[in-house]
Amino acid sequence: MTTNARLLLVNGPNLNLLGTREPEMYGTSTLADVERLTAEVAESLGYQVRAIQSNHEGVLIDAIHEARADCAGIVINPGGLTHTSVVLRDALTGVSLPFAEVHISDVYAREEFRHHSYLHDVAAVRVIGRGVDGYADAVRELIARF
Ligand code: CA2
Repeated sequence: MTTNARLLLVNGPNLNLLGTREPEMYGTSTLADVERLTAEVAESLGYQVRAIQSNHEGVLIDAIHEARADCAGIVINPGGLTHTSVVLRDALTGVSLPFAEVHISDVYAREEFRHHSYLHDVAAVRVIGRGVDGYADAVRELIARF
């Protein structure tokens, strides 16, 4: 059992657009809805959530590094960085916090370049294609592993 009863929720590039465009792909919930849902589920299980969204890779890396101080784990939807970023992988493995990788859409039903994730083999939990409810599932599955 960890002493840090907090999770870091990370949403990567373009996820600030949730609920404003491409509802057929990403649904109608906004980023604020996602952050609220995630916090509600985590709080029901005794965990606080600190949420960050950024379109800048370095900002995400800094937030992941800072999580070392007070978080038990990370729930992350890295957006398109999933398919490109060794840097993000290195940050997540570097802090040695268990993390859940979340994708709203079913990346395996989309373009082939979305089938590869730089995180998949180091993630403790992967939730793919369950819409925004996947964030809640990720919280539950991650906390169950603590
Ligand atoms: O399905 C997911 O959650 C993704 O991580 C979303 C990324 C995409 O690059 C990944 O392959 C799968 C894209 C995030 C962009 O989000 C938007 C939301 C609403 C409108 C436009 C973009």
